[in-house]
Amino acid sequence: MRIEDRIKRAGLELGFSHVGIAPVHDFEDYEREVLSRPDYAPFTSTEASLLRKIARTKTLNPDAQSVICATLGFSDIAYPGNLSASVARAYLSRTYTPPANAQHGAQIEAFARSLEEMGLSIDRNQFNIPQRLACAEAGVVTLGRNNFAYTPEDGSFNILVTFLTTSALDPDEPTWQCECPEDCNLCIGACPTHAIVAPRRLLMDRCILFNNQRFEPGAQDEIWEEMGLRIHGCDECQLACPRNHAALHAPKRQDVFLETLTREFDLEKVLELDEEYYETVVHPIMYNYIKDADIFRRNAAIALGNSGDPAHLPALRRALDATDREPVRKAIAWAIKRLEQGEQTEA
Ligand code: B12
Ligand code: SF4
Ligand code: SF4
Repeated sequence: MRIEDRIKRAGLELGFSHVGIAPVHDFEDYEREVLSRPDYAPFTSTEASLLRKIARTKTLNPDAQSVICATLGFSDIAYPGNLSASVARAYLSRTYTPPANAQHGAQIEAFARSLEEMGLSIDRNQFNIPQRLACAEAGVVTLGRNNFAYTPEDGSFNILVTFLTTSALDPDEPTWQCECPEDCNLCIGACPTHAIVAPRRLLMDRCILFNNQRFEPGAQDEIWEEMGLRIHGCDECQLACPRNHAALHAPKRQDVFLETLTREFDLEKVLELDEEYYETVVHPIMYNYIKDADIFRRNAAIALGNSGDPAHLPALRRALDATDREPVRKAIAWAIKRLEQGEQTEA
């Protein structure tokens, strides 16, 4: 069997939905595009910034010849409503950059090891190539106007996994065609913070996930109301998409761990985050970016302020007394004011 076919079989056997191969090169058009977008400055301002590094795949990885691209679907899970209101599905599914000893981390690691057993030298780093573009070039996804990479089975609810290799493998046919209906722009209208301003043009600093990840500078407090209950990512531009209709309405399976978390998840406990709650409830589904507990506390304060439920006022007042960290105090004070104003309007 050709090595390319062995690679694909190994990935499919391990539960990836598609596996394909593309040649490695620099992404000059992509680099020009990200540099032309002022809102991308947090990820482009220096030569070493993330998006400038991933644009120069070949220059920075001169021995790499091919990229093996795989998709890991997560549309089949029944996401409990209280969790998916606050945490995006990519994180609840624990498919994005999972630790090696977690379910999907072990799956990704098993694929990496089977590639090595075939004699390939591979790079496990997931941040050395623009993955959506690489996966379209490898023929495993098509792209949407909301920027997402789609597969027929899972729509956009899939995580992309890529391995650079020094072997020159036969590439697959790219799938550059856009399969969005001609007159559709539902994703643009669905974005609560108006972050998608045109087809394939995201105003990154208005995207909720970006704002969930950091304090100012970068994060924008004028979108707090629109952020709703979301403390770690957002799925609205995917939920509105007709290309996801089949995946969203297909039969679902219960994820027993999420069923446990759904009973334990409590925004007040995130607001008053302690180590044990972080370890048992927060970290398992939000391990990706946020290392500063105060960012979680700030996110929870905004969500509680948007809950419309004055029953959260005592917890917010307690949390205000408990912290002298300015950006957290600012969000808590905002939330208290918002809930108090709501109470007055109702009275
Ligand atoms: C930086 C980053 C972010 C940033 C910026 C997002 C962005 N769209 O730029 C922030 C923090 C906001 C973010 C948010 C999210 N992210 Co993110 N992110 C990345 C990362 C590391 C790089 C993305 C990137 O290159 N951005 C730069 C822009 C230009 O690239 P892009 O949006 O991918 O490119 C599209 C368009 O800009 C356009 N394009 C590219 N070049 C050009 C040139 C021209 C001229 C034009 C007009 C267009 C165009 O085509 C691309 C494909 O549609 C990738 C992982 C990786 N290594 O690639 C994950 C990745 C894109 N993220 C992912 C996810 C899941 C998310 C979230 C859904 C999480 C969530 N639920 O909240 C959101 C979705 C936001 C969105 N609508 O795109 C997945 C997407 C999977 C998929 N099926 O598409 C990726 C691929 C990670 C992975 N391994 O699977 N992310
Ligand atoms: S992920 Fe949410 S905030 Fe970001 S572009 Fe999509 S709908 Fe807008
Ligand atoms: S909502 Fe419409 S335009 Fe946006 S990605 Fe889906 S099909 Fe394409």
